[in-house]
Order: sequence, then structure tokens, then C-alpha cells
Amino acid sequence: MRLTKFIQQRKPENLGLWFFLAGTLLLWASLSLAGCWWKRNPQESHLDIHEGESQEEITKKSAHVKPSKRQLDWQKLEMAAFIHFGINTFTNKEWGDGTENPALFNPREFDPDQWVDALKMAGFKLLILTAKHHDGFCLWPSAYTEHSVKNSPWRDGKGDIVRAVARACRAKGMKFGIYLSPWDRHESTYGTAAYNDYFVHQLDELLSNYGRIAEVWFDGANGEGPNGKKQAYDWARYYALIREKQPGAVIAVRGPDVRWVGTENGVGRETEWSVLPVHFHQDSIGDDQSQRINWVPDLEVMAPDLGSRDRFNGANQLVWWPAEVDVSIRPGWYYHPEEDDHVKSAEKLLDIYFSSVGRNAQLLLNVPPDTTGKLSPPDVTALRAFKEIRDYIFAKNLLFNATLGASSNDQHRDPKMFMDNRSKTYWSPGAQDQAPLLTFSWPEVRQFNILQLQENIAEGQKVEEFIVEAWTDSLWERVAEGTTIGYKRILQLPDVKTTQLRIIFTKLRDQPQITEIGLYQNLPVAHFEPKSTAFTDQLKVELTLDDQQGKIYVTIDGSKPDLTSPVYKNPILLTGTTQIKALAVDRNGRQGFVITELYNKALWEVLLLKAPAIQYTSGGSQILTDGVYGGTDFNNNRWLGFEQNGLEAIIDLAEQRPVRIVEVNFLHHPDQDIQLPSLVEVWGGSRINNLTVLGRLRKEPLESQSPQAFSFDFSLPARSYRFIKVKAINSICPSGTPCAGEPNWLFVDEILIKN
Ligand code: FUL
Repeated sequence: MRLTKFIQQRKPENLGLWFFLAGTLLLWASLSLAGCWWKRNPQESHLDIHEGESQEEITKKSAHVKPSKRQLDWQKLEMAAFIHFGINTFTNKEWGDGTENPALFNPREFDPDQWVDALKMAGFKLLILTAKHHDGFCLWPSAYTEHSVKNSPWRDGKGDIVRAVARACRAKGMKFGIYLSPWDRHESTYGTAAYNDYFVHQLDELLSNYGRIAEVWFDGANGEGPNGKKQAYDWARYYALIREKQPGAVIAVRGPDVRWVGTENGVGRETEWSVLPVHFHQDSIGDDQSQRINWVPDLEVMAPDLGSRDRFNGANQLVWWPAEVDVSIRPGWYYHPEEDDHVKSAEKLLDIYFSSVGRNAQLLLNVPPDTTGKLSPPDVTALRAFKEIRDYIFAKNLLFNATLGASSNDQHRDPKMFMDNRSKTYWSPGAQDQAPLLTFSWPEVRQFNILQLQENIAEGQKVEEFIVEAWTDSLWERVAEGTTIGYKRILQLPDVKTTQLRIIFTKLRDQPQITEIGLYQNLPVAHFEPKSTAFTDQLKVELTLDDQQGKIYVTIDGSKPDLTSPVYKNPILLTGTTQIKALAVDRNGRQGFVITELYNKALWEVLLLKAPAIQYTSGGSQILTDGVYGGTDFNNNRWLGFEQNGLEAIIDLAEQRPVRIVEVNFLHHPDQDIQLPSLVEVWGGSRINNLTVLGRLRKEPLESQSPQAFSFDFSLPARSYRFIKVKAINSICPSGTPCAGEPNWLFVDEILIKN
């Protein structure tokens, strides 16, 4: 008010003063705007639930919890890269114990530009470096320890990895973050109050001397230090320092801004809420807002449901705490030469992208440099292919030229705004609309199998459930259903060919704001009918491709198909165990991933007298005699799973044969309530309806918690049989377990019969 008046009183001829005043005003406006961001958002990212508020009121309130500016900026990055590099790289370990000799650290071809170039090319926007891991070895010459690069031969002890990486990032427009392990297995003060000073000093060095830090990544590991003691970490002090020195940095994992999704395999939850109902312990923390926003909710972050309405009970606060999916491109976090053949393929990375970024989370992919100080060739190749695939899939939004219909409009909107990559343009239904829907139609048929949706999360997360329907001749057919959307949701659909698509928002916390929608076509893929299975006599396998003008290249000798391999024309008739590999190529010459299916010729015909559970039929009973063992993954399409009826299988040996050994394999996987049977019987005879019992085995439940396959071995009297029957009875869950008194699951795979 005062300022406006002031400007009106200006003297028009005094231009110099005018410019000065205008400049001051602009500066003031932008500073106060920025100030508003920091002030306004912390309050909106933590809303209290008051006593007596109804479920409906809490639900609505939850839709208005918003990210702070730092959280919003972070979410928009979508993909960050983790760099695990340090003394472990040179000792070939995952965890060092702090006794390593710094003389081992010598990355002779250290090249942070190569790291940043490869990561930037692949679409990563932030790089987080392990400045110090649990071994305590510092990648910068910290003034507070001798366990660092300054005592290494690398650059004669004068180098600073953190500085070089921060510089490369800044020069190439990549954001920079640090991982600083609170657990320190080298530092002698660890386990005493003095360690908190030590840690804060190191944090201060990193936050003060390396430019802007976008993320500080703490894990909560709290092991023993060199003196056998554990540390009481002073988190509040660490957080306060970060807020003071780097107010734009998010504090992740053991931090208030970003949550660990709870897995390390790259898979986030299907339903992922960034708004979580939590119980805030006011007594221990106080009511000061700044303390609240620096408070880490005490949650079981691995739980399958963190944010649904069911979780409102007992909560007294709603907080914005979005998920980060951390996963390594290799089995380990550090580089190990023996893992060069186990770098995740582009296909796997694409899956991970769909199940992290595509599930309202940020992807943090670890790519560890090798001992030369460079990212190694297989990793760079995978990153490049990962990028190429995404470029190909997302190059064209097939929504283009659609005519938009909406059940109601908060404001009149144009479908182009769904494709403009701007969160400010969005569609919102009218406030009274109980079942809002959007319809897209085209004059010609469109084909797609990926749907991408985004909410304007700057204003909160509102969508709880939606369905997607396509018009097929005379009716709407459901092609997908989804739950949360949040920042980004990607759904893979069956191939849809239609002239009209509609999205119905069936459950909402409040009026949604949908900013972007995309329809895309995945890489070409060959469909097999049937997929991998076992058979006894012969089997016909048919391959199809959605693109009628595309081609499928096939091999059956185990080699990888390419454009010189035979082109698939007619169904393949199998008479023996065969692996079929197929490469689909669309009309534009674009190649998909190679798909492999395995068809095992079973030795004997198997007749099941009791049916397995429908979800664990694994391509049929013949799988029991196909010569391939099930491994330890119960869900890998090799095991037959029986819920409570037990197993009763008759194996037809086609003619009277001498049998002396029968081995039956079962799975022990207690986490999944899968236990060995309590009793296994083997029967034999020459007529199917007149078999006699030949052997019985009982087994005490195994103690070990780890999954393992276990074989029940029978030595039979030396005789000939035409039929062998195997009977197994489910064991009962022991008392004290959630399923106490109920039958355990029984999983069976190979049955070996020999003389
Ligand atoms: C964990 C650490 O123990 C691992 O070594 C790795 O750094 C991972 C990202 O965090 O807590």
C-alpha cells in the first residue's frame, strides 16, 4: 500500500530515481515472493488433524497438503543418479570397516565430466556423490580427519573429488547432492558426544565450500564404531545446519523432505501417496513450525499402505513426504569387476522407470565408477540404450488432434494444454461434478498401449481412483484402472485401437487438477501363444505382432535373433524341448526387445487329482516332469501352488518300467507361508485304480527363514510300475504366526522318477 502511493507521487522527469525505485521494488517483490514460498509452503506441507474432525473433513484437508518449494523442485527432476565411489571401489567391497589404507585410493583416469556427460545424456538431472560412506573415508580433504583423499597418492594428495564433481555438474547444468554417512567406522570419537561436533564440522565443510547442494542424503544406519559404541545422532542439529546453509536442499531418507520408498529393486507402490497421515509427537518436539517441518515421521516406511484413508485413524498430522526409489544399475552399490556381466539391461531400466517415475516417485539410480575413475562401458551402454528407448516411446504424444469432451469444466479448457508440459494449464471439473470424466475422440483409429497422467501437485494430490475405457464399435470397454496419480503416473495397457477414449475419475479427495495426459506406443513386441510351458507329445506355438506390417525374426537354437534370422511365417510345431527367441520389428524398422520363451518336453504325462490355486498353475501339470527345477522364487511360473488341499498327482510312465528312486521337490519360503508338507507318500502299481503305498516321509518344519527348495527322496523296492502316485499334505502354520492353525501353502515342482 505504502509503496503504491510512493510510486504515484514520483516525479516523471526524475528518471534515474525512477529506475532506482523500480529496481528496488522489483528486488523487494522477488525477495518477498521467494520468502513467501519458503514461509507459505512449510505450513501447507504440514496440516494438523484436529480432534473430532470427520473422515470426510480429513480427506478433504489431505488434498490441500502441498509440497514445499524445495520438494516441488526436487519432484520435477524425475531422475537422479547416485554415485557410489570411494575406498570400497579399490578394496572391491560394499562396506569398508574404516581400517583401509588411503594409499589404495588412486583413480588414475578420474573423469567427472565423463560421469556427468553420460548421466545427462540419459536424462538424469541430479547427481548425488558418496562424499563419505560407512568406512569414514572422505572424498574431500576434510580438515577434521586424516582418513581422506589428502593421504592418497591420487594427485599427490592435493586432489578433491567432491570439488571436481561439483564443478563438472555446475558446468554442465546438473544439480549436485551429497551422501554423507552418519555411521563412521573409522572416526575414534564415534559413539561419543564429540562425534556430533565432528559430523557437523564435516557437513559444514560440504555445505559451505562446494556451491549449491540440491539434496543431502542420510541413511539411518547406526552400527558400531571402532570403539564398539553406537552413536546418538543429533539430527535436529544436522538439519538446522542444512536449512541455514542450503535452504533449497532436500534432506532425504533419514530426513524430513524425502522418504525412502521401502525397496531397493526399483519398484515403487502402485498406490503412492505423497501426503501421509502421521502421528506427530508434540510433547517431545514442541509446537514450533520450523521444528515440525524438520521432523521425520516415525513410520514403518516399508508398509504397503502409507497414505490411504484407512491410515487416518490415530494420526494427528498430514505431511507431504514424497517417495524416492533407490536402486543400483548393478547388483552392488560399488563397482565390482565381476559384476560387469550383470549390469541391468535397457529393458530392465525401462521397467524400473515405469515402476518408479511412473508411480509418483523419483528414481535414484546408482551408477558406480570403476577403479580408473570412470563409469564403465557396460553401464554407459545401458544408459544410452535406456535413453534411446524412452526417446522413441515418448517422442510423439498420440493424443494430438483429439477433440476433448468433459463432464464439466471448472474453466473452459483446450486438449492442447494436456500436451504443453506446463503445470499452470490444467483441467479441473466443476465443483458439483460427482463423477468427472474426460473424453478424447479422433476422426481415425488411434493405437497406443501407454497412458501417462499428471496432477498439478503444487496444489496437492487429489486422485484416489480412476478408470480408462475405450470405445469398441458399440460399447465402452474398460482397458485400465488406476489409483493414485500424483506427479506422474504411467499405466501400461493392452494394445488399444480406438476412435474414442475416456478417463473417469471415480474416487477423489477433492477437485483434481490434471495438467498433462499422454498416450504412447511401447516398443514392438511379439506375443506368444502359448507362453513358456511344458508339454508331453507335441506343441504348436503361434506368434503375433500388433503391427500387421511389422516382422518377427525368430531363432530356436538359443542364438539372439537379428535382422538376418528367419522371419516368422507359420506356427512352430515343437516335438522336443525348445527355446524360442523372437525379435519384433515394426513397419518403421524399429526393433523391440528380444523375448524368450521356453517349452519343455515333459518326460511323463501327469494327472492332477486335486487342482492347484488358479494363480499358481504355471502352465499346467506337465511342468512337474519337465526336468527343470523351480529355484527359490515361488512366483516364477515353475511351481504349482496348493492352498490347502494338498497334492495328489499320478504320473503315467506309458508302460511298465523298473523304478527305484522317486524324488519330489517342495519349496520352503516361510515369509510367504509356504512350508514343506507334513507328510509325503509315494504309491505305485500297474493299474491306475489299484495302487499301493510304497513309501512315506515326514519332516519337521525347517528352522531357516530363507527360501530353499527341498527334495523328499524315496528308495523303492526294485519292481516295475506303470503308474506312480505322489501325495503330499500341507503342514499347519505354527501357533504365534498370523496364520496359526491354518494350512500352509504347498509348492511343488520337479518329480524325478528313475531306476
Ligand atoms: C545403505 C548403505 O548401507 C548402502 O551401502 C548404500 O549406500 C545404500 C544406498 O544405503 O543404507
